[in-house]
Amino acid sequence: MTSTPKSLRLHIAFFGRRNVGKSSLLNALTRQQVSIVSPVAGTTTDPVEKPMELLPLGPVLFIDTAGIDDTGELGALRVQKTRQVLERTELAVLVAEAGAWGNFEAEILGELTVRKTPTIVVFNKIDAAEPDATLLGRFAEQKLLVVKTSAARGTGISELRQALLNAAPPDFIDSPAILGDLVGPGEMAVLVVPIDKEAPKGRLILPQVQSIRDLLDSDAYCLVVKERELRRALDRLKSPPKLVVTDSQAFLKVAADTPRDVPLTSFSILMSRFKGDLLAQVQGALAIDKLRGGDRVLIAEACSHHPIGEDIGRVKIPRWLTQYTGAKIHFEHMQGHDFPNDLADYKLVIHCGACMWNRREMLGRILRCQQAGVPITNYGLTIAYSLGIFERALQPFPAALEFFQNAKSRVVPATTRPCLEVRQTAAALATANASSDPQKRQRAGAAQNLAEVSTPHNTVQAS
Ligand SMILES: Nc1nc2c(ncn2[C@@H]2O[C@H](COP(=O)(O)OP(=O)(O)OP(=O)(O)O)[C@@H](O)[C@H]2O)c(=O)[nH]1
Ligand code: SF4
Ligand SMILES: [Mg+2]
Repeated sequence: MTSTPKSLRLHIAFFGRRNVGKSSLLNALTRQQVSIVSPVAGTTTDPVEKPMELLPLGPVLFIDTAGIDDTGELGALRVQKTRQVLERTELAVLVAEAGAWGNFEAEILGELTVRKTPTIVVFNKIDAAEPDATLLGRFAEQKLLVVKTSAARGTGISELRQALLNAAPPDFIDSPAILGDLVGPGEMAVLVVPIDKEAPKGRLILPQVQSIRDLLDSDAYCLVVKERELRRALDRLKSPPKLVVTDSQAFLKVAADTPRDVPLTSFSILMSRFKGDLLAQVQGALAIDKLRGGDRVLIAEACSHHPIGEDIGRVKIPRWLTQYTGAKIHFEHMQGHDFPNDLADYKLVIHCGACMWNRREMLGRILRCQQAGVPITNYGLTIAYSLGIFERALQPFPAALEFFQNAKSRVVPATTRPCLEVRQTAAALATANASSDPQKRQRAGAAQNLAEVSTPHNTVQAS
């Protein structure tokens, strides 16, 4: 991600008077000595830029500035340079010393407001003083985001991180690409959509519809097939598609029917990138190998729906994970906007694709898990992992695949996985589907039923 061009990074600038702790806050946020800190007022002279990956926001450019209250001839030049930074600031952090709000702060806040730049007010050095209560009340009325910190003690840094996420402009958060960028203009994707009894009547579900629209917006096109027709459809094409995307419920069959050199993934994994943070959730999936008997795993769904039959979150994922790990895991479930305050006891959070949510909300959950030191992954990634086709499902995402391969080469799992049954099913499917013998292909269908893979999307009335 360090190769992300500067122009595509969210520009986050720190403003404030000299010595209020702008550089100290930036260092605390980045956990690096990006900017020099000293008790001498006017330490930062020219703007200091630091490109980095700020979890869970993505690629950002931090800009530390010289104090806006600098004096003298040189000071005036520094102030001028700081003012120039205002022009390119997409998100401002206005730092004041707790208890020392004055004209300088009011003026720069006014300027940021005029520019409609989202701003977070930070009262730093709360170890030494408290911000004025009346002022806090006024800011609350104005719905200004305020965070209290002590950069020296590391207090409030998580809250600042959350505030950055909350204040980031929607068009940065809601990255538009679902799969159009993976396919490209003039190219084709094949979408595999099982129409079974759990599919909503008379329509497609949201991730499928959004994928089709995204392909059209990208001047690409698609072929939509049920899993049974996939092989024949692929045979008819003059050239292979750029990508095959399947509902997770058909993962094994689709993997067996899709030539190995055609990239394959699932709608749910696309959602991890679109609505969440694919790298973070791939990292989270690695925790599956560490699950042991008695561990608590939280399964969270963004929609509140009545579980039906073989519900994906309540029945299928727990079953596959139990088979895969061989451990008696303690599964807990949450739906809608409920999410535990205390996450620390969970060994893993498995989240639905969050197709009905905006990305900010999902990123907020990922951040909360990260702050609690709890890995978080999603349904599609969990399914691919426990079916032993994780690497293949990550093939369209080179950065995520490389991350996973590097992580795996460092960690040798304590147990042999994936579970034998799933491996046998996959092997049976691969062999039988490659055969022209109708009986063998029928057996492959039976094996597919055995695997009982499904997805949250077809158990919920996504709109
Ligand atoms: N007590 C206390 N001191 C702090 C805190 N944050 C920063 N400082 C100290 O305040 C002084 C100034 O910190 P800097 O981070 O250099 O402040 P700055 O706003 O970047 O200053 P300039 O670059 O000069 O504009 C240093 O001595 C820091 O150690 C805090 O939360 N509490
Ligand atoms: S439809 Fe399924 S994946 Fe989408 S938000 Fe609802 S529960 Fe999550
Ligand atoms: Mg500084």
